[in-house]
Amino acid sequence: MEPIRQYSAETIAQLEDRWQQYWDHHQTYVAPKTSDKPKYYVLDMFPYPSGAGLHVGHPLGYIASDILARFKRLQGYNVLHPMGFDAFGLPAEQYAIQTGTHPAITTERNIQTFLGQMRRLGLGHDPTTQLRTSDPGFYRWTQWVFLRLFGAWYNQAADRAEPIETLVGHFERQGSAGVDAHADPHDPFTAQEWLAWDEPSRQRLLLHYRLAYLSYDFVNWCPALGTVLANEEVKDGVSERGGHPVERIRMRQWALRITAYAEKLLRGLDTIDWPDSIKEQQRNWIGRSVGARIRFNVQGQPEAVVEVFTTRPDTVFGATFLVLAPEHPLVESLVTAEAALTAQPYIAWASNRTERERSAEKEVSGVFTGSYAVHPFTGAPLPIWVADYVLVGYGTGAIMAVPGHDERDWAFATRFGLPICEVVVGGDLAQGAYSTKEGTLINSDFLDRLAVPEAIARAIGELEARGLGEGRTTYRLRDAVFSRQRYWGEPFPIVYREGLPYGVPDDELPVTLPEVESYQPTGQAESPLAAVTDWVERPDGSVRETNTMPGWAGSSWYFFRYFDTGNDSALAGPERLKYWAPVDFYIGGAEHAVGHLLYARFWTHFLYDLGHVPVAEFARRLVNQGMIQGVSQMVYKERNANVFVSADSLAAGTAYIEIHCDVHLVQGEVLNLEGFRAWRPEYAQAQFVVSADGKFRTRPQVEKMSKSKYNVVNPDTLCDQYGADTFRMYEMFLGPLEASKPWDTQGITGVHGFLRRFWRLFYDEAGQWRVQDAEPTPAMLKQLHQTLKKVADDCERLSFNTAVAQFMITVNELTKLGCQHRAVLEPLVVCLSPFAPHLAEELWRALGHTTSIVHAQYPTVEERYLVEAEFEYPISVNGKVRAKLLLPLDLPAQAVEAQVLALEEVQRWMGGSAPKKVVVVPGRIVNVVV
Ligand code: ANZ
Repeated sequence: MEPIRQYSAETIAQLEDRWQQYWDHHQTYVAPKTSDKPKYYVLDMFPYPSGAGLHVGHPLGYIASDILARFKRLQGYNVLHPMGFDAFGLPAEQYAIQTGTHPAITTERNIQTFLGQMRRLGLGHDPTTQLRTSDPGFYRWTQWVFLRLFGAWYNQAADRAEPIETLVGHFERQGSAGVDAHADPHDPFTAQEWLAWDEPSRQRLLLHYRLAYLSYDFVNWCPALGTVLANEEVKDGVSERGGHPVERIRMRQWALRITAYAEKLLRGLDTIDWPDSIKEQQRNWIGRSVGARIRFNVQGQPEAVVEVFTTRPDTVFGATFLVLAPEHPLVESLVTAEAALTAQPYIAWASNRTERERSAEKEVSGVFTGSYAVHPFTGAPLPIWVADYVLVGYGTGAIMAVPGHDERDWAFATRFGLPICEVVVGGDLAQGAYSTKEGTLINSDFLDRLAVPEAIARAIGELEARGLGEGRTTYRLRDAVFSRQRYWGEPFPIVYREGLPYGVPDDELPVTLPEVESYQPTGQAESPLAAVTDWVERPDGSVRETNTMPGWAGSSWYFFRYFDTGNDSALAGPERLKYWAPVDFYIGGAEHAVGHLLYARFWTHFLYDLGHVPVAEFARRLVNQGMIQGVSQMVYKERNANVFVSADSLAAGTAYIEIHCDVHLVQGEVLNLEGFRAWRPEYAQAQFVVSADGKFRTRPQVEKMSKSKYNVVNPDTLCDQYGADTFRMYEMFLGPLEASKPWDTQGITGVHGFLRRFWRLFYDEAGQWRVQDAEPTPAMLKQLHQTLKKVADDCERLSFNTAVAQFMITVNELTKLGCQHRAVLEPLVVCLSPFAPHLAEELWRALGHTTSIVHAQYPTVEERYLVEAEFEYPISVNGKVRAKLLLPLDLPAQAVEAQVLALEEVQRWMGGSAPKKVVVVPGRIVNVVV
């Protein structure tokens, strides 16, 4: 390989390209999948390959993890740094609906664009691991995990999931007695009954226990589009596409019993090094609440019992009415004939609103059902209402309203003139509810005079003793709906016989996605797969499940697959799992806090329970990179004329329309008018009012980087202009990794200049090699070792921006010191290589090495070069500093005194007399008293 001697616009592309080829060719980044070395697993949240490609915001995390991976390699770890694609998803399917192009084709095309862009950035991913979740070889194992979930139950006594066979064994021996499971309620049965049941009856019962089970849940059904929409396709109650009305209808869905893992998911948070904000969001999402369930009988309806969940059983004597969620199953029977006329329209309206709308609602609304419940302790009649502030999926979907001590109940009682009763002293109920848990109980029979915490315990004790309720811990977390009525996702490995689901045998996996004629929705609330009859209907009379899995299926376990992407007998081999799990460093966006990151933890806990993976938590450390915001450029057009006015010359009183213009047409807030005219035909004829200096100015605005705002900066353009090494270092230099920051292309030239100066330490202007074997000076060695230490510390702390700053300082210092010494420059290149790998490889080669710098060793920091050898003493005479003197730090005090007194300035201040006293504080100061 001929050395490249100049680092210039003409040579950089060539230099970077040849090292990228070299890495590909030599498989430089392929990690040995087992090794005696300690392992380090660096993982990026894998991207969805969208059609837009990468913009400068995406690589922030990728570059950071790449630097860390390279740094850990230099430290002697066997590093796995893979990259794959979350390849199922909606946009490719929507595109298929519009154009008929198979989603697999669009997806693969986008993946190739992503791969090209990543390669161009010099990201050192292990190319043998490149998985795609839409690949049957991968989703076979997603289906396999689903079958394990389907085939498991949660044994609460053992506090773990177990194969369903252990439960069946229990039923055969003892019936349902003594089973402590996280399951849906059902009537008890004996072993004899179980044994006498037919297969369908048993299967129906087991669905109460399975961790993957069928439920009937709401979906967004859009009749006009003839399809079920994902939540992100619904905006303000209408379809995002076309603005058609959306209805919420119930449909048979798969659900995963994540609620069984609520406690483990909470406890596990204490064992992982994740950002506090993410942990807090997960805790809130899981939402553990300790309280009680209380049963209320209904007047005149002996079979109807309303069960409520409350965190404040102490306030039970303050309950003056009950409220049910509009979807509560008892509502229908509770609404009396007289009440129906007003109640039914409200119930229909309220049930159709989304939970989010309802939780955010400020306006109080509700209706009386006409029925009354009976207070369990006093026997008083309590009117039963329906209101949308009670949510069906939380607690029991019904509450006892205590308007004296709950704000929402207070607002409701006030609006509808219901009684408000004080049971905890401390508030002013005319003004609002007193909801603090401090104070003593009144008007509460056996609870009177107790403080709130005692009253809670006493109330629960009394409820349990009288069989009216029991203490309960409730979680806000819901079981997760796990199906979509869409084509482009994993098919379920499930068939139905007599309407009951059965898992297909493992050896029938993968159940591959069939080709379809059309991606158009069927017009029924089901997936396009339902139309592929020869796939759906099986020779044995069973039919396939036609829903597909949701977007988060593959991403819930993919991190284990990278160890063993080719394995077709297990999701990954046990040896490799043992060696590589868990992820040591995981980086991605904070927006996945309670989606992907919670589901992935859930699947890992589950797989761990069943012994399929060796860790319960999949990622030891997590970091969220900040957002890179776009800087949009705004131009101003007069509202009523095709006249544009420079941003600093806007006239008061004129109405302007603010328009986003393409940021590439702007240089330092000055608009390229010619380019702008050509940009849009309607601007070609426009008039432009320029500033006094003849320039037309725009106004910058920081906001999200997005195509629609024309503020997207593509990394390819910058790589072409400055090279990937400059781009990488500049992204890191923008600021702390976890902070959000606006993108500013202007500063990139500074970083580029730094790399050129770095190059100059090795080659002179004419491209002559400067490096010599001479002995470096202590100052040079000190500079080197300071840098080695600082950069290593910064990499551990992920403080890459300060590491870049240190490199800049060092290059300036070494240039000043005239450093051209191999003993300094060689270790320095290694230290720089995680940041600027292409340039580092080139110089490493020029230094005479024949193997890649990727596998070099991080130089040892030698502390002896860091200790300061000399000190510049301030010398004070009679309390005022009069002189300074540079002396070796190890010089004895006597010698220091002698040197100081010999100084000309000191002699002058002493005026010929002998000093009264000389105090030497080593390494600090010398005081002379005359
Ligand atoms: C009586 C009461 C008295 C309540 C009082 C509060 C204060 P967290 O802490 O969030 O778990 N609630 C129960 N189920 C509900 C549902 N499905 N939709 C809306 N609200 C519901 O909140 C639990 C409290 O929220 C419960 O305790 C219940 O109101 C209400 F002085 O019951 B409380």
